[in-house]
Amino acid sequence: MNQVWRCGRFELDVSRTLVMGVLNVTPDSFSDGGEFDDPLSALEHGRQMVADGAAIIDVGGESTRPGSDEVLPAEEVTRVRPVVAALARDYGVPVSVDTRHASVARAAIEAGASIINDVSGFRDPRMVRVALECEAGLVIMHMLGEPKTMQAEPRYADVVGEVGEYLAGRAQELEALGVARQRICIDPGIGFGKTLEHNLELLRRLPEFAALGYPVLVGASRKSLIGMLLAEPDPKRRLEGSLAIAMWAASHGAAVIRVHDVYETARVLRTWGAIEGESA
Ligand code: HH2
Repeated sequence: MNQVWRCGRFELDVSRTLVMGVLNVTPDSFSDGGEFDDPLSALEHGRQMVADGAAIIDVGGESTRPGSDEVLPAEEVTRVRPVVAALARDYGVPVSVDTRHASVARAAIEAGASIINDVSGFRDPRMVRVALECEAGLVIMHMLGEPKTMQAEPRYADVVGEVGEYLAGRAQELEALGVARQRICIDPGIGFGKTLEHNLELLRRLPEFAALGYPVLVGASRKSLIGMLLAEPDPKRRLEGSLAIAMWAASHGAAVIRVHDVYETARVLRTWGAIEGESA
């Protein structure tokens, strides 16, 4: 696996697992919608996540929870840009923009973002153009269809094989167009057009994604698979499941874990890292 993930002016050492803190500046995200949708509370939350151990802050202005409607890119830019600009200027960590829209990605890069996190996997040629015009790190995520419909009977003959083939194919296409391999990170997209069994299989066979040779990102924090496993309808009460998955993922090849609960996750990973022999 690449030991370095190049993200604009940052070279991230991914030989140990990094925590990406989620900062949703939306009114309707599934677990924290409306909590950080004014810039001041967003910045305070971002500052706290960095203090708690986040190596990356991922700013999102559109919920992509199952069944969600698309947000107009202009509205998304209004939500995301001031927060990205202030975080990138003042916080010393790479800022990622979680968007499916090329115009939002471009505005965020201009405002100082160092990573484009595209849950639609750079399907849109306009998004590919933005990727080619900048030096940002790129997260290629697998999603079956669109958020509106992705949970309507998702089917795979071999979920790991198909998702892996898709991710490797997208990565190779970007590389053939001139994107440096070290800029690319892949993500199987837990919960994006997958049943509980699919999600568990993706996690169980995570080393197969790591073997593709790119850093792997896992985002399972507070998601409904945990709700199903623990019979817990409230996303905020899914911490134990989120931590269990974070640890499993870190010990099976994940380079980056995307989470809402940064403080707890960073402490779990620090403890696990000490057993692995990393300096505490
Ligand atoms: N999950 C969500 C959003 N963005 N990006 C990547 N790379 N991987 C993920 O698993 C992922 C993601 C969904 O979580 P959240 O942002 O908390 O919710 P919402 O989409 O409702 O804003």
